[in-house]
Amino acid sequence: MKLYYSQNLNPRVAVAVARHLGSPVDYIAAAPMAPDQQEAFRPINPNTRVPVLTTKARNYWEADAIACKLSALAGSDFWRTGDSHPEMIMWISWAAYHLNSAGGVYYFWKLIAPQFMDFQPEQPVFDEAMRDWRQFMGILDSQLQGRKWLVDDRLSYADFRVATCFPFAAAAGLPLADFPQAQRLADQLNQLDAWRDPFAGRR
Ligand SMILES: N[C@@H](CCC(=O)N[C@@H](CS)C(=O)NCC(=O)O)C(=O)O
Repeated sequence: MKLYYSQNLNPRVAVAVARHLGSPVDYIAAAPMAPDQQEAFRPINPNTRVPVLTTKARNYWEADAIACKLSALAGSDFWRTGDSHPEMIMWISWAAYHLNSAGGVYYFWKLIAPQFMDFQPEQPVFDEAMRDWRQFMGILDSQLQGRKWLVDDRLSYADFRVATCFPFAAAAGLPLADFPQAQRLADQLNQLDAWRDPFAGRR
C-alpha cells in the first residue's frame, strides 16, 4: 500500500493515523496540484488532492476513508465500529462542516495562499470565519469538560479530526489557548509522536 501525502492540513491527519496505527504503507510525498504534476496524479485521485491510499483493490481518497480503512486493517477500534460509531461519525462530520471549515479559511488564506498568490479576501471573510471558529471551539470545549477524550473517553479518530487545525493554529492566527479543554486535547495529542511529528524521518 502507498500513502500519498503532503505536509498540509488533511494529509497531515492521514499520515498521523498511519503512524499511530503502525500501518504497513510506503509514504510517497506528492504535490498533486503543482501544474507539472497534476495530470500524472489524476489517475491516482481525480480530485488531484492528497491524501490518497492505494491498495491492490482500489484507491481511497479523503483522510476519513483512509483512517477507516487503515484502522480496519490494523484490527483497531481507533475507528469505532460498535455502539460508539454514530457518535464518532457525528464529530467527524461536525469537524468537516463546521470547526475545520472555519479554521480552514485562516489556514488557507494565511498559510497557503501567500505561497502562490498575491491576494487576500476582504476582512469580513476573516471576521465571519473567526466568529464561527470561536463558536465551534466553545462547543468542543464544553464537550471535553470532565472527560479526557471525545468518544468513550478513549482516544479515537474523532480526537484527531477535531484537532486537524490545531498544529497550524498559532501560525494561522487561530486562538486555541482561549479554550482550555481544547488546549488540553491539543497537549494530550502532542504527547503522541505520531501526532506531534507525523513526518519524522520523511521530510
Ligand atoms: N477532503 C479532503 C481534502 C483533500 C485536500 O484538500 N487536500 C489538499 C491539502 S489539505 C491538497 O491536496 N492540496 C495540495 C497539496 O497538499 O499539495 C480530505 O479530507 O482528505
